[in-house]
Amino acid sequence: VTMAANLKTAIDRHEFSLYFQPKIDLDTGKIKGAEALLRWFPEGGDPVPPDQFIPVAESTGMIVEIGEWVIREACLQCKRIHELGSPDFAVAVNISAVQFKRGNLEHIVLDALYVSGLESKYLELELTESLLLEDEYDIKGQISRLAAKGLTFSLDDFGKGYSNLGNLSKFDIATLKIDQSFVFAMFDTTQDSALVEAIVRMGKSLGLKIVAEGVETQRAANILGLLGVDFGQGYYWSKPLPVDDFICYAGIGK
Ligand code: G
Ligand code: G
Ligand code: MN
Ligand code: NA
Repeated sequence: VTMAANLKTAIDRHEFSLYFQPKIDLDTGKIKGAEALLRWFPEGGDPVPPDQFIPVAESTGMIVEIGEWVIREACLQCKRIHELGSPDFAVAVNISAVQFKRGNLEHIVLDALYVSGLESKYLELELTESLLLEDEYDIKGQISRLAAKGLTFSLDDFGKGYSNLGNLSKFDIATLKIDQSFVFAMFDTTQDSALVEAIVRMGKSLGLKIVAEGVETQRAANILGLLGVDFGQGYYWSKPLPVDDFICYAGIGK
């Protein structure tokens, strides 16, 4: 049986799970929200890493249905966290280009907000650079219509791809996530720290908030804070956790 065939039944069999990884405000040290990351535990088999099954889900189009489940689950869990006593908590969901191209994304997102009762400003969508180079499918319009409804957008893995900050300014995107490779490289040479500095400076000049990924040490967190990075994400605080473990880690409801 192929992975694609197994993926097809995974939602019905409740084999997917959503993990949360905290995003930390580098000024206050407080948790601002979480990125939701999909995990697959096939019945009777080993867990399959997202790097392996997401490309299959994308090429078969199944990412539309799987992604809908992710968006709904993220909204429900975020609403639950609000009700547990953290009403400012925001959740971020990764969205594939396929979901914009043939996913009826606007309807799915608004429906998930409605069903969960989550206010739109607490849902953030993480996009990748290549999506912004797409000419068809009115990507710009889809983003701006959802932004007008109160959702926020961030650009994931920034620096890894080809987009430039000039192109970025045409889109309703509020946040830049510096790819973790730049954060790791910061400790190799002085020049690479200059690269992070340059991204921060240019991002700020466009009015963007900056998130650094791959923060693994206190030293990295301190340096990034000094460079003007707003938020951090990484193993220094926590790896992605099952939502109940995350709630415990974050001290939500206590
Ligand atoms: O969680 P992490 O290690 O292993 O994620 C690996 C990759 O899978 C990352 O690029 C991440 O953005 C992607 N990913 C994780 N969850 C989702 C999801 O729900 N939807 C999409 N499209 N990508 C995801
Ligand atoms: O592509 P995206 O940024 O959505 O995916 C985030 C990926 O990075 C996930 O696979 C997540 O598990 C991983 N990740 C999160 N924090 C760290 C970290 O501090 N170090 C490393 N090496 N990977 C991380
Ligand atoms: Mn991401
Ligand atoms: Na990333």
